[in-house]
Amino acid sequence: MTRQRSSSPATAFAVALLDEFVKLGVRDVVLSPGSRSQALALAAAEYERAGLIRLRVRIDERVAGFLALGLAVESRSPVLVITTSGTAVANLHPAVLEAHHSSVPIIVLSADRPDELRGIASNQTTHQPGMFGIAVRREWDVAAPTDDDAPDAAALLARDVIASANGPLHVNLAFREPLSAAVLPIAAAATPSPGPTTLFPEPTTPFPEPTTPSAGPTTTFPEPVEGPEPFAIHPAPGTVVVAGTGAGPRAEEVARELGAPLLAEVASGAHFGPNLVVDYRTLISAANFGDRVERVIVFGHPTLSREVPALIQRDGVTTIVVRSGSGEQYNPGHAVSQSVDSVSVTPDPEPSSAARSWLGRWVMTSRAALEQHDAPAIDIAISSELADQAAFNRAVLAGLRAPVTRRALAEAAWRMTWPHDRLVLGASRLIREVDRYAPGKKITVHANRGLAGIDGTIATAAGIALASQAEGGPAAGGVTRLLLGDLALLHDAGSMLFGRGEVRPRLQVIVGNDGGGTIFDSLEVAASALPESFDRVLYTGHDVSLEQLAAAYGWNYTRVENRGDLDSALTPIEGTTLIEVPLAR
Ligand SMILES: Cc1ncc(C[n+]2csc(CCOP(=O)(O)OP(=O)(O)O)c2C)c(N)n1
Ligand SMILES: [Mg+2]
Repeated sequence: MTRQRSSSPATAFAVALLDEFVKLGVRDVVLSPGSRSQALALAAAEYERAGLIRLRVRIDERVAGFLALGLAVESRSPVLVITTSGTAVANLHPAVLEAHHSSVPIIVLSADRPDELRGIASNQTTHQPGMFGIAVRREWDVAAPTDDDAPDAAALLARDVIASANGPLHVNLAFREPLSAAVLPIAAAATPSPGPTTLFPEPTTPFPEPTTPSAGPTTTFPEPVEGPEPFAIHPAPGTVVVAGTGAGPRAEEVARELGAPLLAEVASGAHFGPNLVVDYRTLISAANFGDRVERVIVFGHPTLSREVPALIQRDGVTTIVVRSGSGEQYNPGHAVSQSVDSVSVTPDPEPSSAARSWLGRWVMTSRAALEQHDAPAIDIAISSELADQAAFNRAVLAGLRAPVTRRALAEAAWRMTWPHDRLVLGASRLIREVDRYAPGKKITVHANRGLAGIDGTIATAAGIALASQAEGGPAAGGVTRLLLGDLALLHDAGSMLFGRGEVRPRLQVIVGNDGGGTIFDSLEVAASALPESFDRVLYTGHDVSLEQLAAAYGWNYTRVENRGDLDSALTPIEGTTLIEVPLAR
């Protein structure tokens, strides 16, 4: 352990705490400035200088929280977030909630006043313990370090914290004056820039199960079938596999083993393979498809359609949910019959013709529906008639000059993204567009679907970009693309700030700008409300110049007016780029 003699117990404690976190594999630390947290912040600066951590500094704690979330999602490792006291801590709440609902380990280290200064209206002092309620898996309220025991106490604490890191955690740390002293240089790492040490194995559940009982909410979910034995499922026609966010590749594998259609959302990690049914929303509602479903196997957290929960709640449908994460489990209408930790399939060596046709009809019908779209007629393309060829060329040109539609934008972002890239989707109409039209492809897609907020989207994407592009990282040469709506962008505009000296990753923020929140146009309320009221309180229009916003924050900026320009605009360049795509309301 690095032991520093210090005139400040706060600094001795902070150094020992970081030291132990680093030994336990923590590599990413995000912090926001403040006085009470100075010992932690200055220690973090020293550990960065020694090449032992990657430090990101953000002035806005809401941004810091979502940045940590993105870093943890991509690195599959716990990430520390250091803040000062008061409202600073509360600004982490949105990210902590999202992390809770999607089981992502962000570790909040909040500084606080010691006991004697609490409850007497001291400056910037509120009741921090319990601030995150049920949204943290565990919390600690640690008394101010006072003496030479501080380093040992810190090391024990760090071990306890990391052992519980299966979701967000809150470590509230009281500090007494002197709030810091000089930090002695930390011995440099053997390799200057730490590669991503993955603490946890590849998921079916994204992060490990708790080692301590979680104080999670009580649910009425059926008790999981316990034990090491996976739950055995036998192939049968009438079965579909549904994959929501966080499902992972196991969903695809199970669908193949079962010979079942795979209804995989676009951010499920299972949106690929021969059994994929892209147009699942239409088919669930179609005669001879959805109405023939008898059994649904669910992986992950489906959120993008009304059709999936409706299907699960239909009479005569049995649903088995494969548990993911350690928080609340998916149970629409309380209609789930069984919750299991994992499944095993004994594939049918000779599937019956009924079984083959069940799968074939879903997959073929979905493919045919996608292929009908937009293709200039093939017969005139191969015709030897000059007039036909001219007509074909005109059709192609008109296509290139046409204004960009949501579908064209969604398809382009999908098409341009490769396995060494990352695609992040904001919570607005565009994610549904990608979900509806993206053909199967094994790329890494992320969306904050734990609570589907429009907050923190740029920060999350920046975290994913930084972690994936880190030296030795899985996508070091790639680009991260974020596709989102204009309100989601404006909500998180503060995340466009990269302070002096902060690393800018290769990040393309692609905003479909329709002047407000058009997702509400498709809801019943759009027909029933007074149009002026609807626009004022739901659409919430704006006239922000995104070009000037980009300039203010030092981002590259491109505006895409027609379809032909899309692919070249989405070609990666260094640094942060805002790509504005005007869309019709
Ligand atoms: C933090 C938060 N506040 C409010 C909402 C409700 N909400 C969902 S979508 C949306 C508007 C999105 O508008 P935009 O990003 O422009 O996308 P569009 O629907 O226009 O494609 C809002 C306000 C939310 N999901 N999260
Ligand atoms: Mg919009």
